[in-house]
Amino acid sequence: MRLDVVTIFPEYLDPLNVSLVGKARHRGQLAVHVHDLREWTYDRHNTVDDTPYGGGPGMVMKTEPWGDALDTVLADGYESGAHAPALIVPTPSGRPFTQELAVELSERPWLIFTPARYEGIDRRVFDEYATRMPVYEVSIGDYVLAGGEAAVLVVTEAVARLLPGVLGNAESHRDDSFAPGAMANLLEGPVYTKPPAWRGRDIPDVLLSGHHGRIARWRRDEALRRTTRNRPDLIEHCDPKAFDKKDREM
Ligand code: 6GU
Repeated sequence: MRLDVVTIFPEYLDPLNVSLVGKARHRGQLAVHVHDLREWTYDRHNTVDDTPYGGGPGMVMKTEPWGDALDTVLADGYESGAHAPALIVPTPSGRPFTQELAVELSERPWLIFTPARYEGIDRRVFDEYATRMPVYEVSIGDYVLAGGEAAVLVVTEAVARLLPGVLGNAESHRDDSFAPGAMANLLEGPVYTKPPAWRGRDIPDVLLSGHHGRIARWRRDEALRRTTRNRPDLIEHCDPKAFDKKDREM
């Protein structure tokens, strides 16, 4: 997969050199190209924003730097053999970024991110590129960030860990909170490792029982408990039929 990010704060994307995403790049599973939007400004002050038509507070990012930047990024990418780009536009007005959308994006070969500062980017930029490629406007939650760069880090990490071979153990997706299956829409419960006793606190006995059925049922119950407490809105979406089947297997 190829990722391009166009931003006025390239250093904000430095974490993409670290940890899982950094390793995936190192192994050649992911190519990341970060571009400074101001390379496509031609005035003395490297202007990227201007006052909004119709009035109102704040500033709007201008069409020309974004258009020239995206044209260059697209030409370079195609030249290097990339294909089927999609534009990912981080914005608090976007559709919610979910695990389902992360899976969809992880199946695309080329993502181009346009994190904005100020009040956002002149709409015509997206209308223009939407004629050539899918445009996903995504929000990472119901709060307002000062810019989209942190959202790029969030989306990239969620997508990169789904790429083939990036996570050491492919099984580790299976029990993810929000993964499909019997535990769909349940949050993951607590986890434990050695030592079995710490500061007078023992791990739950069932985890030492060696009884896979009982362990699975305990995990399911803990997941239900945690979901009820932290995300009651998710409970109505879980599938009781899937649980009944699991219970019969025990
Ligand atoms: Cl993607 N961008 C900004 N600026 N704020 C947000 C967001 C994105 N998602 C939630 N809040």
